[in-house]
Amino acid sequence: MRLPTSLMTGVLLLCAAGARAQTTKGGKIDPTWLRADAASKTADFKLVAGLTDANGGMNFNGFSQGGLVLTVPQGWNVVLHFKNEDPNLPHSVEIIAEAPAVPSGPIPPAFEHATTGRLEQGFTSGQSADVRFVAAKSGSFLIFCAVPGHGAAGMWIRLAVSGSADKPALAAAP
Ligand SMILES: [Cu+2]
Repeated sequence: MRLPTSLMTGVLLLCAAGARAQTTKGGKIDPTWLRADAASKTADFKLVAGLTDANGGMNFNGFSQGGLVLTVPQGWNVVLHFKNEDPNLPHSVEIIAEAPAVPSGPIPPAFEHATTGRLEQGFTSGQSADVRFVAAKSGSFLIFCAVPGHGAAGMWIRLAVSGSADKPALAAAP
């Protein structure tokens, strides 16, 4: 028995919608993005703005809207190796506390030095900056682009500083 064409079309449309919903939040995790050194308690994270064209380029490593979660143990050193690969838009990075609304532009960072600087104007395509800070307090934070409007448009992923984790981890949000 053959399925009616209208039903087939409906199934295909549903599949397409499902795939689209997934790609708006994120893509694939590359295990080389995160390196952990237990001896020095340092997590090195490769953070690429505009890695893909998802969310109009306003993504980190292809993820937006909290779709990627970097977990680090409390007290570890974090080094963000930031690079902007977006051919169109400038981007910046700062770590901010989670709040009910994502800010529309720069605010003070949640940890000392947890910012690329040039928050408002951002870094243009091909530019990079290293951000080093100590994840001194546990909690939920955002890795946030502070160029006005970008964060509110979804250009943020998550940083979880954990009092119980024994090593850094990278995961897609459920
Ligand atoms: Cu941005």
